[in-house]
Amino acid sequence: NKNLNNDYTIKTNDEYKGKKAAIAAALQKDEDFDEANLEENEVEHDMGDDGLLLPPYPKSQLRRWAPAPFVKPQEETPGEMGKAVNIPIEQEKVMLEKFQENQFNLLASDMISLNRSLTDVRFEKCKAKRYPTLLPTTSVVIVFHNEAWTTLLRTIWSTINRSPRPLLKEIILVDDASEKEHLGKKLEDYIKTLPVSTRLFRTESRSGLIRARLLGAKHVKGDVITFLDAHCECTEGWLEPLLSRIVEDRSTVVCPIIDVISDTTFEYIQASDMTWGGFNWKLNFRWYRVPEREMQRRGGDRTAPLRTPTMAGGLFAIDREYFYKIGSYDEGMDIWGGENLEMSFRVWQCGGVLEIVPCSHVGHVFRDKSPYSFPGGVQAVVLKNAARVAEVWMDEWGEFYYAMNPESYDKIGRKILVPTKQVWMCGGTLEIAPCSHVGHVFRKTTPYSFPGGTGRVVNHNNARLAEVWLDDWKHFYYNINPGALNVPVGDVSERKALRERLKCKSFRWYLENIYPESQMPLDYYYLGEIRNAETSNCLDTLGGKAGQPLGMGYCHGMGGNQVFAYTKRKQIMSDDNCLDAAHPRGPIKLIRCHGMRGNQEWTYDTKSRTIKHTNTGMCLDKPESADVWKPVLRSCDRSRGQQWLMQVDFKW
Ligand code: LR7
Ligand code: MN
Repeated sequence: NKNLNNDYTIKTNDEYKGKKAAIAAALQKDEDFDEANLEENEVEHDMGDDGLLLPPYPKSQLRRWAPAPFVKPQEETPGEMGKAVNIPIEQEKVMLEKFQENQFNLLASDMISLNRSLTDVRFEKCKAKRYPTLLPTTSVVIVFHNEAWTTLLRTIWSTINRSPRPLLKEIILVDDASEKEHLGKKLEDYIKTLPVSTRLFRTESRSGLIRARLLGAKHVKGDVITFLDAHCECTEGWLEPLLSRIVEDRSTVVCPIIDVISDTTFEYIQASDMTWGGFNWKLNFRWYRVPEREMQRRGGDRTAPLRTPTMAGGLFAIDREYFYKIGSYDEGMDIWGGENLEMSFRVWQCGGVLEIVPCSHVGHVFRDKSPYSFPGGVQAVVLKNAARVAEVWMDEWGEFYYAMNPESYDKIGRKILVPTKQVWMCGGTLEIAPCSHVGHVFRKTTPYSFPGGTGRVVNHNNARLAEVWLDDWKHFYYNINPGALNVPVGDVSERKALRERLKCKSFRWYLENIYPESQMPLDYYYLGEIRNAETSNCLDTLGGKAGQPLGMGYCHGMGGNQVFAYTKRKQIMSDDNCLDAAHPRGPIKLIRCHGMRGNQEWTYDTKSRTIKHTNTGMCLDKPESADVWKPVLRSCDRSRGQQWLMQVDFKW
């Protein structure tokens, strides 16, 4: 089947050879462009007093560009114009087998031309936009581990086909210790035939995407670095709007709208321009709806650049010098994860701007699972990276992250729980009175269950003891019991020094100015478990999603689903959900926090220990009976079942 082997059917290759002369002529012209034309494209640039902003590009560095040539659809191959590829039923078994390899439909991908056509998904207004006639050049850096041939090559070809040639300095590939035959000599030979300078570097051993990108960036010759994942498709006009933002202000970091390439059919599906990047307490990147205030700032123009609190991480352009000036990446991060939020916080806190440019569209194959290995274990890697973000950039708000992650409970212990009074160290005496004898049944094993697991409960309690009372001797405990050390963060002193050196602003500043809609409460009175005085059980989200009723459980003291924040806005929050009651007799549900009080306003009284629902005037009460694990609303009656324990210290 010709289609399955289409890597040798590139038509544009020859086409481009014929155009070489024309491109050379265009470049030649750049040497003696007329000054008058230049003036109008020059942008005033304000040097900030923090010394972080760089002057605009020297004129000689900018390139005159023309739109990329139009690539004709190859009508005979499947998937043209971004259409879905459907696999005939008789090939379904092969399809499923091949799916495992990359966690996307490789069979479908292999059937699609490497330079397939796509529809122009841009707003009409975007198509009509004019960008400066002189722009900086960019190197496109693509890192990969075990990427499939056709997705990688389609990323490369869509870059070549849809970028104005004078602006595309080169493509830099970084192979992160892949084990696939086709990424060896075959790839080396293939890239020599490409019409754009393409260099391939290899990490010595598996380094993870963060260190692989750092390796690629080191070799960049263009003025701007544009990062892409290895399974993308660039669309018409994707590059010009990105570069033109950077030429206006070199401390702007820009992302395209990331459209969806279906992992099952490879259909190109346009993504919403009304979402931006956020994050939750677990420090997962999340898409949220763009708030009205940002729409207003842009004067209601949906084609205007959107200031986003965070970025997804894989697809963005940044001035090369600025990339290094603000501290490139945290080299202490492994494999995958965390670097996207780290760079987002860093850019904003250290004087830069992070934008999504809605006139630039790039497709990305979103998949449900990671196809590759995580040396050290997924959890350990991802949690470690996230903890480094929390440690360096998030100040007190790092606690939310630790509270959500039972695996990091040596950290939450310090915040959530109240230290037990230790008799000796606090002035008391502890004695055995030899004249008093009491018998006790000693048994070999405990007859009851340990919710969360015996080891974890015991480790947890002991770690808390060690943290609070043992000072330097706690290391004996951790050394003998390495399981309790859980997620080592590694050395973050260099990153903290960077933050100091760049005089970056605080995380509070970021939350107040850049992301007031965030899921992190600005001011909160309490973060921890909420325990019922009568039953001694704790409020528990039971891990349910938005819309589910609030539950209760035995208090396990390990954070996660039993961690709530009581905020200055009088919300009781768990991650991005809030306790919400619409009727005087309940039910109490977890609903996405709206920050507008209403059904989500609760008042905690430290004396009576009641949690009163403002709208209904009812009090939060223990469940009706022991076998229904759902707290309820009841008329306030000062009963013990309506008393809840929180160590609230009202600071505001
Ligand atoms: O060890 C590794 N070495 C690598 O070179 C692991 C990965 N990689 C490569 C990999 O082959 C790919 O090209 O790194 C790239 C990104 O890895 P993916 O595709 O597995 O990541 P993702 O798309 O699931 O994840 C998103 O979040 C990551 C957090 O570390 C990175 O920032 C990804 O670049 C990022 N992708 C996007 O932003 C695209 C939009 C997804 C969303 C939301
Ligand atoms: Mn990806």
